[in-house]
Amino acid sequence: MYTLYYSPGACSMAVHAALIETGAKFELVKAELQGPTKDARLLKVNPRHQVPVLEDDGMVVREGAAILIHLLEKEGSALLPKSGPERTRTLEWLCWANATLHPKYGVGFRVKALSDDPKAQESIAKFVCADIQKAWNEADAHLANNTYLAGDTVTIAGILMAVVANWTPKMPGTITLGANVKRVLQEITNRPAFQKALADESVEYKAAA
Ligand SMILES: N[C@@H](CCC(=O)N[C@@H](CS)C(=O)NCC(=O)O)C(=O)O
Repeated sequence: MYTLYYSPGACSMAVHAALIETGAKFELVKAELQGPTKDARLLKVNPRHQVPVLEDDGMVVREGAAILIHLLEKEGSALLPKSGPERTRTLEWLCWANATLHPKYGVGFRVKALSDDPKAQESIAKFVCADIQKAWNEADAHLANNTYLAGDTVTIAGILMAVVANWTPKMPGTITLGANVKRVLQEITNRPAFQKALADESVEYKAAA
C-alpha cells in the first residue's frame, strides 16, 4: 500500500498519474504548501516541506525522480522500460523534466521573493521566461523527429513533462509551446490515468490547447 503526499497540480501529479497507471493501491494525503504555517504531516515525512513524498509500506521516499523510478520498477510498469537504449533515453528525459525544466519554473514562481526592486523583478521575469522558452524549443525540435520523448511509447518522462507544462500560464511572461510538444501533451493528457489524476486533484489542463 502506497501513500502519496501531494498538492493539486504540483509535480506530485506525475506520481499520482503513475500510481493510477500501475493499478497499485494507494491513498492520497493533500499537503498545504501555501498556508500561514507549515503542514505538520508533510514536515514529518519531509523536512524540506516539499511534495511529492511517497510512503511504501512505511518506507519514506522523497525526490520526484527517485519516487517515480522506485514505483515503476517495483510495479513492473512499461512507463519505465526495463533495459536498453529505451530505458536510458527515458531516464535522460525524466531527469530533463525533473532537474532542468522544473527548476526553471521554480524561479518563475518566485520572482517577487527574489527581489523587492520592481526593475530587478522585471529583468528576472524576462530572463526566466526566455530560459523556459529555450527548453521548450529544444523539446519541440526533438519531438519533430521522435514520436515521444524517449522513442515510440509514452513513458514517465512525458507524463512529468505534461505536468510541468501546465504551469506555463502562471509564468510572469509569454511562453509558447510548439506544435510537436502540444501533440504529445494532448496524447498524454488524454490518457484515462492522467484524466483521473486531474479530476481527483480538481485541476484544469490548459497547456495542450
Ligand atoms: N527536487 C524536488 C522538488 C520538489 C518541489 O519543488 N516540489 C514543489 C511542488 S512542485 C514544492 O513542494 N514546493 C513547496 C516548497 O518548495 O516550499 C523533487 O523533485 O521532488
